[in-house]
Amino acid sequence: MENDSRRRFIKATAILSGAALVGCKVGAAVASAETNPAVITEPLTFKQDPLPYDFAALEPYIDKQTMEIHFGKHHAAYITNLNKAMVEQKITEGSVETLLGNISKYTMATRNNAGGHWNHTMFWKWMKPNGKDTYAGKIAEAINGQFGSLDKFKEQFTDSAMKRFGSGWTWLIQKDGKLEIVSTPNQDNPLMDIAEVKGKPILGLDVWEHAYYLKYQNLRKDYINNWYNIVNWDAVNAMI
Ligand code: MN3
Repeated sequence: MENDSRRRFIKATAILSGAALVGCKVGAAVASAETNPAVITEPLTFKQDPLPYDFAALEPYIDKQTMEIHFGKHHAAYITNLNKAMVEQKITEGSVETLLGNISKYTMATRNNAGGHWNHTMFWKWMKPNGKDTYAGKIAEAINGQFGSLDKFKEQFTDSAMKRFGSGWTWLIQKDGKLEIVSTPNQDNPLMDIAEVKGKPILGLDVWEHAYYLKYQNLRKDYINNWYNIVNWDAVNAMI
């Protein structure tokens, strides 16, 4: 959170429910009108959270250079362009989550950059070195219960990620108390009001070529299979 937002955050009297994804808040909801805490009058400014590990920490599965470019150039550009859109269109949504929930009201550039910001902020948190060792708890029970086993889940998730033509994401979402695997194009996500299937994303995989091409070239499947080694199930558990 940049300084001005932080100051306004301290003054805020309410946090909108859309920003309340546990431990995963992206851009605080800020109430600037004390009489009506749900209304804000100035566009928010979004800032990139620091990467929670070194650029090389996910090797050999994701290489250092890919992380540097993906985090430092791609994600950073989504934020710069989102901040521009917020000011130019005088967007006063209280958080990036409420913005996504109303995204049909805004331009395609806003949709792409707001999605790009939220998706990548979460993607960094959904990975960590040796993440596969954290498969346990509520998420393991839910996946084993619903898909049969982690391997069965991976089969379906991989299938969805392989079938995404061109650029996009595959998600594990919670919907009506159940888990579901869905895929979205470009930087869309299931929080958007335009999403074919809406739900709460609790895990997501970036299958844009920029996420893997330097190391894997056209071998998307190898990237996906290797990615399972670094899924941070602790972060997933924190969201369900
Ligand atoms: Mn990406």
